[in-house]
Amino acid sequence: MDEEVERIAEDIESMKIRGAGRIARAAASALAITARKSSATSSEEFVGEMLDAARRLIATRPTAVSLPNSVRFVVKRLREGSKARLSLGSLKEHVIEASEILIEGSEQAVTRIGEYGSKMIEEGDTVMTHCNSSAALEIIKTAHKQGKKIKVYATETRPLFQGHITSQILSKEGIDVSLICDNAVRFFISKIDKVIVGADAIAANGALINKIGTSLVALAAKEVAIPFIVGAETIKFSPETIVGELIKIEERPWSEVINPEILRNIGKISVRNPSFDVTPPEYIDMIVTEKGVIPPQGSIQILEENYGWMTPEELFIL
Ligand code: RI2
Repeated sequence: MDEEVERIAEDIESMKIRGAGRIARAAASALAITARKSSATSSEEFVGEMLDAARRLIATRPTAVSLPNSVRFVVKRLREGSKARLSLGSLKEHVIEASEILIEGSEQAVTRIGEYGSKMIEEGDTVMTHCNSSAALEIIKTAHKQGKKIKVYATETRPLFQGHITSQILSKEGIDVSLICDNAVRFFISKIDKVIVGADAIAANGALINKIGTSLVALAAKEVAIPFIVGAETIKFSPETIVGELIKIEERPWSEVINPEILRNIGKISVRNPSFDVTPPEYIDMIVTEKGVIPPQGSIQILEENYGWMTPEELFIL
């Protein structure tokens, strides 16, 4: 494996590169790097190198479905090129181009989500968000740029405090932000007009898989009957769930939750650190995608449009 590609894989694992959209783009760029640096002397050898890199990248984090979807997008074109017996040079170009299309498309998707989602924010709205999602923030930032006065409550998002990043980004834009503890969500929910979050994955039934604690925010939002809005590029929709696969919830090291010394003093206990949870579709009012705003029940249609070409064999080929 190329060193630079291995470093990208490690950065995704350690969450130096994080956010479902960003890791998808990083994986696509790692595949382009693999292609550029390849010293393969035959197309077969090249395909082998690409598939090794693809498998390594997919194995880095299990939940954000944008990662395998991004890799599949590039691998699909690799296979097509190889089937069409492109020369080695053209095959490399084909892969690099696929990676660029994916990255550009994903960036444009976030911009579109901002445009569509901002229409749902009204002057004077108070919004709550959880974790750090570029799609969710794009909605808020776009509405702010349109001149709407918005107040945001950002949860800290333990254990890794991505809420700090969210607060910093929004305050730099000149948006009024209050950082709150995750367990203060219900305390503040009566002040909130809308909840806007991102997605790591959306299942065929419209369920949302997002940062741990999202489902609690959704529960609180439902109690006070305010809209719960998800910003998600269509690359976040999980084709595996059509054929009954469950989305794997990543469990990260306990050391992210508690300092080893404090743990030693507490005694012999186990510490659990699931990274994501599932918000059922009944708790979601709309999903803002680059193709438009859909109810969670419209997820299956997005999946059919985007991944209908995939046979179950193709799904699990990597
Ligand atoms: P964007 C993040 O996961 C958060 O759960 C966030 O809501 C989601 O990715 C989507 O982020 P992590 O990488 O793609 O922090 O909208 O575990 O940026």
